[in-house]
Amino acid sequence: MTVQPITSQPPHNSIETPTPSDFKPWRGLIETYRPYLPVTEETPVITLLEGNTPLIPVPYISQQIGRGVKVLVKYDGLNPTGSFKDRGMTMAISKAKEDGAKAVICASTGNTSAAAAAYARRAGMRAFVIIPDGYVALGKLAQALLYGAEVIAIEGNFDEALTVVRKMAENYPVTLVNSVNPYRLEGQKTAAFEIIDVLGNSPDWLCIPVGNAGNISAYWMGFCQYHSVGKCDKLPKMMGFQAAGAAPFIDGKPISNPQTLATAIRIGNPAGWDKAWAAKEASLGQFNAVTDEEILEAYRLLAAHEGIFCEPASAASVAGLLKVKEQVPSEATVVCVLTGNGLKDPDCAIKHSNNQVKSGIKPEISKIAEVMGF
Ligand code: AN7
Repeated sequence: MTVQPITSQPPHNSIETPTPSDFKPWRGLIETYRPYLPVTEETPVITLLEGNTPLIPVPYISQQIGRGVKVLVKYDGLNPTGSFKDRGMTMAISKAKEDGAKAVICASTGNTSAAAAAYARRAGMRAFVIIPDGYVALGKLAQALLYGAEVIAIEGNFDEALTVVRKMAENYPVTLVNSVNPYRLEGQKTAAFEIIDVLGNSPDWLCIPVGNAGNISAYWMGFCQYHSVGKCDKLPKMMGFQAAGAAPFIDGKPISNPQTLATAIRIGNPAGWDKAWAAKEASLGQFNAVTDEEILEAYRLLAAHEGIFCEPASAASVAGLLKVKEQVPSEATVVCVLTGNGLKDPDCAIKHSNNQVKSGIKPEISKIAEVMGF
């Protein structure tokens, strides 16, 4: 018996159909932005083809602001491990490999551990991750375990975990891959390049969640670097948003017991403090706090009105924008960074959705029609 191909209508003559040579495969951010990154021909590139994430218009949110303001989200939750951390980790792990490292270590609220685990294991290294016991979202924990990290949960918060891993890296043969590792920010700055490559210029505002305060500095580095080579002719205001229960930048001092349901940014003493403040000052930006309720409101709104499922910490950028919307200049272009995928934290989605499963229904059309309101 011969296999018969399924035939369909041939394409209309006037439509140009793509051929394989029309597709230029994405090669990951190190290859794409190599001239802007501290890598050489000797650097072994450890990549999962991260980066190239979509910049998605969000018309419902734009409409909430009005006055011709255009809002887009940089959906970095579509990276290989589901967060922006992959951008930093491809660089940090490639450089660690180049230096001959056999093991890496990080403290993490979850996403760093997932990314570190994936890239380190791919590079044939051990990955040690130190996490605050009970405060890492389910999806992130599942990833770290399955990627093969050695997961150590401490009785303490992220800030305490970071203090410990810094000392571990000084005293043992393990490379620290938290964002205090400068290669992390080098990789993460490429998100700013991608935004400019799509928009043709910098946005007027960049809204971004702030936890350990690495990413905001990375974006600023990226915008400034592209500006210096003439890829854009303006720079955005950097608008950083912290969760109200974990807002040391608003309090003006580190806090010892940060609390928020956005566990990714449950951080009281950001390691990137000085650089983040410098970025805010230089860009004439601001730091603001958003409450957990405001975060959840934006989280639900993004999903139910825009079709975009991000994790709670990421929704802080949109919550923040909506909070200070009166300050957005008319006709401005605003990019909100959605740092992580909503699937990371399914517990939060189920607990805080206003929606429910209609269960216990008999499989009969009349019953189902009744539930459907017909
Ligand atoms: C989804 O994984 O710190 O201000 O250990 O996972 O650069 O720290 C995560 C941080 C925002 C804050 N959104 O970025 C970790 C960790 C999400 C995050 C942040 C994090 P930074």
